[in-house]
Amino acid sequence: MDKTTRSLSLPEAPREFGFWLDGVWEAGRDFFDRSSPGHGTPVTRIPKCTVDDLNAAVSAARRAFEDRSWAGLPGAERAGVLLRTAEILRRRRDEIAYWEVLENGKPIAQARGEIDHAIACFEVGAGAARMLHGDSFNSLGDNLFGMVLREPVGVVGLITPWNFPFLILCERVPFILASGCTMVVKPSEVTSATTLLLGEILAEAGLPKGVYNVVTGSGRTIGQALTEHPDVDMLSFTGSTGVGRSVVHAAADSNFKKLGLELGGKNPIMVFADADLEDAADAAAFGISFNTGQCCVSSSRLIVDRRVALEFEKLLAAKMNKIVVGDPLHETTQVGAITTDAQNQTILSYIEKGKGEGARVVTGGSALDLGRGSYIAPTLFTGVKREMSIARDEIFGPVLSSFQFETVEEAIQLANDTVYGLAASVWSKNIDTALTVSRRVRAGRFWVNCIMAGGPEMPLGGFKQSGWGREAGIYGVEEYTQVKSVHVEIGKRNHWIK
Ligand code: TXE
Repeated sequence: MDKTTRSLSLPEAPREFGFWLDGVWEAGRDFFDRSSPGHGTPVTRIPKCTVDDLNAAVSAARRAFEDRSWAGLPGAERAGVLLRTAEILRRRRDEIAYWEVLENGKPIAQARGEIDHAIACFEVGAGAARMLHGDSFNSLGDNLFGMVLREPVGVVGLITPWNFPFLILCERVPFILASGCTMVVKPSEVTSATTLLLGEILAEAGLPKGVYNVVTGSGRTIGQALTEHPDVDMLSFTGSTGVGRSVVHAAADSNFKKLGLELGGKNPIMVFADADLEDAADAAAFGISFNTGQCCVSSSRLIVDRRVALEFEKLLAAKMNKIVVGDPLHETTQVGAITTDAQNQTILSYIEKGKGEGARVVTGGSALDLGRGSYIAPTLFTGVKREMSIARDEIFGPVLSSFQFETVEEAIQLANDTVYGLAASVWSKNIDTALTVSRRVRAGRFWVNCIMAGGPEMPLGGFKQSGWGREAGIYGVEEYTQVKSVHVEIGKRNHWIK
């Protein structure tokens, strides 16, 4: 690995974190040691919290909710805290990006872009805090007036994964805060640093004590206890479909807490013969390689018009070959390291399964030896059959499976042939084709002649087994509210007992 072209260096010793409870750092007693997936060097020490720590965090969040120190503020004051947070994030952008790279393995330039997106989330959340409102019914007759109030749900548990530790956090936290809720966050045990840092940033921005708490630890202990906690009113979970299912059971077996779920995806990118094939090839290469394909909205199924399939696959393979895979701290790296050993094994085993099931590797198809760390070459499979595991399962790595179609109907049918429905992308210059496909493919986010575009104004979430509910934008804030109908009688009651 070329160290000379790296502008940032690794920390001399791992940084030890506390956990964030009721507005202050609490020292850890026992720790997880995390090594940088790109370098194999120890970088952080994260507390293994106990269920008692979790209970203390839920109590703090409950107290902060009930004392109205947050929910009782005017929306404008909540917006002020969110805007100050955006300012502090702007100031600390490079530092947060650095810790994100060290724990996750993503390229530094990409990580900085994600912090910019997080800043935008806080700004949009601030607007939403001021604009959140209910409704009124002036149509119930002269004697009755109806108001629909939006009230915060209460204490929210937030469980986040390791693929976009800070981005996924910030697609939720500002909107939870805008609604007036308080929260306890359980980040992934391998990428907790930036979620913890957000605690001190929010405190500096003026967030009252107890509104944002972070308890670190494993999914099996802390995550499970949070999902089962009887004093948590809502839980937002982002992660695997399997754990999502256990979250639903835990909610049912405890207090029927409200749930938001963002789970897996097996997202199609559909390329029609009339598309700008060069643009579409660039988008397809990006869509599967961005964040090493460890991305819930990765476009992992290419569905291409048979008439242009060969030409397109050639263009795409040429693009994929040029992707710069390497040291995440290097400024020009486009694709970094695989985040965990387990995920690395999963991706490599799917590549072997694809080969074994008879699909053809056009490019990639193996690990890359860069001296240290885990890297995988962006991989394109052709000749993929619908029943193959690389066609059906979320691989969560840079592995793209290509299918061909002859008619628009067949393309739509292929796109919908999955249990998931998180995202889709269509490439066509024909407005009829683009609109028909956008309306018929069942996915929560759709991109026409673009991919992974958009900002936090737009809602995100999935159809089918990709989850429940929506995050971000005004839809995201509303998700963390309850609707209450208030009926007001005007004038004298029409008596029941005469
Ligand atoms: O996810 P987990 P993993 C998919 C992707 C990946 C697979 C496995 O396919 O290969 O999931 O990843 C916490 N109760 N996605 O094993 O286990 C855990 O500590 C409560 C897609 O890392 O679901 C972490 O904070 N919480 C996804 C979070 O859940 C539990 C992003 C996610 O971890 C828990 C990540 C439990 N019993 C993985 N067990 C996306 N949609 O973006 C674990 N956790």
